[in-house]
Amino acid sequence: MTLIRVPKSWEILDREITPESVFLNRRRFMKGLLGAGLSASILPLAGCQSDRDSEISYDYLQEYSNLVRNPRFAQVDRPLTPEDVAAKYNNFYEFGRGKEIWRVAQALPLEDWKVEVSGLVKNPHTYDLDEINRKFPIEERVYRFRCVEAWSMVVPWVGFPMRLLMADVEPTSQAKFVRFTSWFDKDVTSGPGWLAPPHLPWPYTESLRIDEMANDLAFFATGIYGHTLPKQHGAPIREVIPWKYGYKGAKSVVKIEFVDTQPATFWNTVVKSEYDFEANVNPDKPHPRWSQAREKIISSEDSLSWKRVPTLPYNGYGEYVAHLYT
Ligand SMILES: Nc1nc2c(c(=O)[nH]1)N[C@H]1C(S)=C(S)[C@@H](COP(=O)(O)O)O[C@H]1N2
Ligand SMILES: [Mo]
Repeated sequence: MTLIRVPKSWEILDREITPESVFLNRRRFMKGLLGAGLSASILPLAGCQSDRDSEISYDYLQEYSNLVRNPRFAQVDRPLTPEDVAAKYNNFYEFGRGKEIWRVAQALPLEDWKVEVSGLVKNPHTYDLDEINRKFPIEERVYRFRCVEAWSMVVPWVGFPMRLLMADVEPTSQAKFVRFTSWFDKDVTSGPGWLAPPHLPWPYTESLRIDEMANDLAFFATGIYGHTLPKQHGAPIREVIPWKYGYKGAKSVVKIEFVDTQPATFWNTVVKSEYDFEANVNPDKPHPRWSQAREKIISSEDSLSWKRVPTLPYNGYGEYVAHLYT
């Protein structure tokens, strides 16, 4: 669709304000990260320091798209989580129940990745990654990220709003929900281990209402910290829904289906009483086993240094989404 190549008003606005900095092409963005002239106030957040960079293909994004830092989501009220901390504290139950699954998750096979979009849409379509990256303009957004387990991070995602994909496939008026399915291969995944319930409803699935998906905040991430997603974060494409608990954001998405009734989802099927479908971050609604009034900010490898702060309603995104729930 040509429509999605038209710059948004905020892009134009920001290009006028800081012409060199915000409308960065990928190459310039990289130069900036390497210290070739971009001021620290413009790119203070993206890290390029970690040893894992060797396994990340910068060229992948460079080839496909201009990377725009969306000025509306350039920062939040707390510092960015260090990249290596975020990359070593993950939930990806296909690969284990602990937080340290980043090594085993490297078994995730990314070759010939396809995302099938089907169901109640005018243009059902199976995308490969190349098409996704060419078609949807990539931007960076710094979002708060809140897990239902009462910890949080601040993460600079790279990707595109879900509404652009909706515009491409055109859901019909019967479509009321969307269901996302994660990659699953029982021969590759180790699973969450012996403590887990025996019959987990794999593959991992999640779902949103159509109007939630259409909200500008709902995002597909294809990258993080300025480069493609490491496997443990849900490569090559995952959902990011910043006003909801982290489990709403299915990783490593292979299928997107538009449906007319609310579908079953992974955690809601496993423990309905603990993981509700809506899953909006809400300090006043405790999890059955713990309070959600506060959260600890995962800020370093030293858990003793993690500050506890009050949880924000809708994770601080009420101005964008509260109207969806009145
Ligand atoms: N396929 C899949 N997606 C998933 C999960 C999972 O176990 N499997 N865990 C969810 C939960 S509970 C959280 S908090 C986030 C964690 O994302 P991160 O590891 O990139 O921070 O992924 C979500 N998406
Ligand atoms: Mo989570």
